[in-house]
Amino acid sequence: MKHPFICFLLIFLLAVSCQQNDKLAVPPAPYGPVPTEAQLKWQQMEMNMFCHFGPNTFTGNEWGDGTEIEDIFNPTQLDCRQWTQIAKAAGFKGIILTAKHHDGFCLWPNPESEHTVAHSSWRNGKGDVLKELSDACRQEELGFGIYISPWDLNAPTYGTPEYNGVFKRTLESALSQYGEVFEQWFDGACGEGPNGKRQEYDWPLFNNTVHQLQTQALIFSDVGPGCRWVGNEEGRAGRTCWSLLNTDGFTPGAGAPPQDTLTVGNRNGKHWIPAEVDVSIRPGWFYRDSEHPKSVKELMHIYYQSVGRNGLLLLNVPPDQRGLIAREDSMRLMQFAAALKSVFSEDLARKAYIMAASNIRGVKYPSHYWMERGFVHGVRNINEYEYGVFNLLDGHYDTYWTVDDSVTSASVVMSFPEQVTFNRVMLQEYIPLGQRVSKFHIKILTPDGEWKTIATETTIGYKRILLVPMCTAKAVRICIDESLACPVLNRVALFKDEVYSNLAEE
Ligand code: FUL
Repeated sequence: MKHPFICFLLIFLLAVSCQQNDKLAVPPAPYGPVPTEAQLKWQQMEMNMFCHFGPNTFTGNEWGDGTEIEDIFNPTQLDCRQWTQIAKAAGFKGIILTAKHHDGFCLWPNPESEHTVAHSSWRNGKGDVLKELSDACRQEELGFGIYISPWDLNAPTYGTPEYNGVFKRTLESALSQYGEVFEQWFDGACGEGPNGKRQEYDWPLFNNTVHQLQTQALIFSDVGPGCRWVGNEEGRAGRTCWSLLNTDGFTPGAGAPPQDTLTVGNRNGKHWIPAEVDVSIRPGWFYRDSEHPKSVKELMHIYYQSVGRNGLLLLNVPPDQRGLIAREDSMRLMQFAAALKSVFSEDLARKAYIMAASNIRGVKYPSHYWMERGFVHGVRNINEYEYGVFNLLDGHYDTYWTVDDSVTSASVVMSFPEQVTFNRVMLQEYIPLGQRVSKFHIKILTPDGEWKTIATETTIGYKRILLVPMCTAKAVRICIDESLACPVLNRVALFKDEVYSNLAEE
C-alpha cells in the first residue's frame, strides 16, 4: 500500500464520525429507595452462619428461664477457630453469635449483669466467647455479628424504664470491645421478666447506640432498619420478594407487619430493607444430641428459596457442649458446599455466541452481537458497549444491560452454537439503581424450532434463581413484561442441577 498513513487517517476519521453520531447516554437515575453501601455489601455476602450457643446448649432447652446457674455453661473444648474454618470452607461470609439469648446469660463479661461467663467457673471466670470468636473471624476474614435479645428473663430491672438503660450499656459493652461488627441482630421477643412485668423497648435508643458505635453495622429486626425478618423460620423468602418495606406505624415484635408481608415485602415500599432468611440446620436453634442436621437436599431447597429469591441466608449451625461444631453438621456443610459448587461452577449462558435485545439505552436500532473468543462483533456505537447485552455475561458486577427511560418491557435473546441443557436460570438486577422488575417470563427455542415458555415470575432483585424443568434449548429469551422503571439487569446465567433436579418452584 502506497499511502498507509492516509488510509489509517481515513479509517480513523470514519470511526470518529460514526461515534460522533452517538453520544453516550446518561445512565438511568436510581428508582425509589436504594441500598446503602453497607446493605449492598451485606447482600453480596449471600450466606452467613448463625450460632446459637449458651446455657440452653447444656440444659437441652430452647428457651431458658434465666434461673440457670452460671456454672452450667461449661464448654470443655471451645475452639472458635474450628467454627470459622468450617464456616469459611462451607462458603459463609460471616458469623452471628447469640451473645445473650432470652435467659439473659452473657457470653462475654458484661459489667451490666451478674449472669455472665465472668460469674461461671468456666476458665475460672476469665473466658470470653465474643473475644475468641471475633479474633477467629478476623483471622479467616469473616464478618462478625452479634445477636442480643432485649427480652431478658434474668435482669431484675426488666419491665421498668431503668432496663432500657441497662440494655443500652449492654450493647455498648458488646459493641465497643471486639472490633468491627457487620450486623446487630435484634430479636423482637418481649415477654414477662422475673418481676412479672413486660418491657416497653426504647427502639430508637437501641438503634442509635448501635449506629454510634458501629456505623456500618446493619441492624436486623422484624422491620429493619438494616435488614428484615423474612416472616418465617422455614428458610423461605417469597416467590415475589421486594427488598422494600413500609415501616410507618410498625415496631419489631408484636407491632410488626403481618408475617406474609415480611415474606413478600412491599412493591413501591418506602424503605430499602432486604429480607434475611434465618433457619436452623437442625430442628431446634440450640444443639441437642437427639437431633440431626437437615439433608443436603433440604439445604439446597433452602438455598434456592432464600439466596435464589432475593434473600440472604442465615443458616444456624449450633455448637455442641464441647464448644465445637459437631462432626455430623460439618460433614453436612461440606456436602452442601460441594453440591453448590457442582451446580454453579459452570455458567452455560457463557456459551452464547449471538445476543440481541429488543432495546438498548441510547441505541435506535439494536443489532445482533457476536461473541468470539472474548471479542464482540456488531457494535457500532458507544451505548452498545455501555448498556449492551453482553454486559449480562461479562462477570462484572457494575456493568449492566438497560434501555431508554420510557421502556418498561424489553427482552434479550441468547443463541447457542450447540444446544444447551439446563434447569436453573439465574437473573440479577443491578440493585444500586433500585429494584424495578415486577413481572417477567422466560422462553426457550426447542431443538424442534418452537418457542416455548418455561417460567413466568414476578420479582428479580439482587438475585433470582428459577427452578425450571430440565430443558434443552438452541436459544433462550428473557422477557421483562413489567418494570416500575426501565429494567437494569447485570447478569443472566444458566446452570444444570442434575442431582436435585426434582426441586421445583412452589
Ligand atoms: C426467635 C427466638 O425466640 C429463638 O429462640 C431464636 O433465637 C430465633 C432466631 O429467634 O425469636
